[in-house]
Amino acid sequence: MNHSALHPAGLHAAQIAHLGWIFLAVSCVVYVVVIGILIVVLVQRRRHGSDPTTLSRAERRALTSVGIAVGITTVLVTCLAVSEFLTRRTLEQDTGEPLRVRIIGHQWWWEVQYQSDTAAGQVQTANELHIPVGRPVQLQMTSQDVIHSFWVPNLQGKRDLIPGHTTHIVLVADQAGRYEGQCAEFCGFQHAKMRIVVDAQRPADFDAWRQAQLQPAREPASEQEKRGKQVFDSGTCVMCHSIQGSPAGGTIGPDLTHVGSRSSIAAGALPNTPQTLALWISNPPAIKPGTTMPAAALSGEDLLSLALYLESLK
Ligand code: HEC
Ligand SMILES: [Cu+2]
Repeated sequence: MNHSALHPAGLHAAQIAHLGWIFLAVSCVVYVVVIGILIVVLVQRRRHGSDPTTLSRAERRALTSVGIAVGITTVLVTCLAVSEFLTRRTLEQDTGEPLRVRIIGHQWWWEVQYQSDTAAGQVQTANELHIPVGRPVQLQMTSQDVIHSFWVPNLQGKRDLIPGHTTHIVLVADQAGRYEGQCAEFCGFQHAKMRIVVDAQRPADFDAWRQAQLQPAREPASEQEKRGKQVFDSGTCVMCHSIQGSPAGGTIGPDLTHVGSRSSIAAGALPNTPQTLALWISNPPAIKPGTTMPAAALSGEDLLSLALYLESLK
């Protein structure tokens, strides 16, 4: 089950779900008891009638029970607060040597940087987080513009991305699979089109993915792809996008070195195919009004070549 906090696929999400069920169970019991007492009292009043000016014995008894109820409520709320505190503490516990990934929120996409001790070991990607099953992953998160919030409900609770400040969250996936997430803090026009996917892979598959991502961009193979690369290198694209192994070194938009390996583009706004790439490049504001990427005035042939070139960057 995807996109649901009720189907945890990791340690942290499981603890949060567990706490949620405890809260729900306690609230249900309290609700039933309160409504039950209310009904009994109303029925009794009907039967015996009451004189509003004096307190009968029954009413005095009722006052005592109110006192007892307040006591029980205090105890219950304290217990729930303590269990919440304990869960929060286990969620924040350090767990060995984690994989470290830096996530930077932008209006309206996620920049993803795999940290490594060497510059050559760093991987840059966007909107798709690949993680190995079973290994804790520490996300170090910040924002370039406004407050965003990282939320992949099957794996962890929410955590804000705050400009000028780094927040941390650790997640572990127990089962391989693709888990969808979404920016959970309203961040402007295209907040709804700011999706993130976590692809939890078997460790061997993850290593293979990481190795592939570490390679510089694939050289164009066909004439059409060569033309596409020319269009890219000679246009405005290089001011905002990077392609490793080429002169393009912009950092305003997502790194495109392996854009063809992603399943969707523009933070889940469109699936990743040559057609949708062409559609996006020709007029991004039509798909995400307010985006900083401007429409490109290209001939049909140039646009197609460009889309095929980008798609070839696996
Ligand atoms: C002013 C900066 C800017 C320019 C110029 C620009 N882009 Fe972008 N581009 C962006 C931003 C920002 C995004 C992220 C948009 C989003 O997802 O909301 C983006 C997203 C993309 C994506 C989707 C990437 C992904 O992984 O989702 C592609 C592909 C792309 N741009 C290609 C191009 C091409 C080709 C050109 C040149 C014709 C170009 N861009 C020019 C800023 C720019
Ligand atoms: Cu956001």
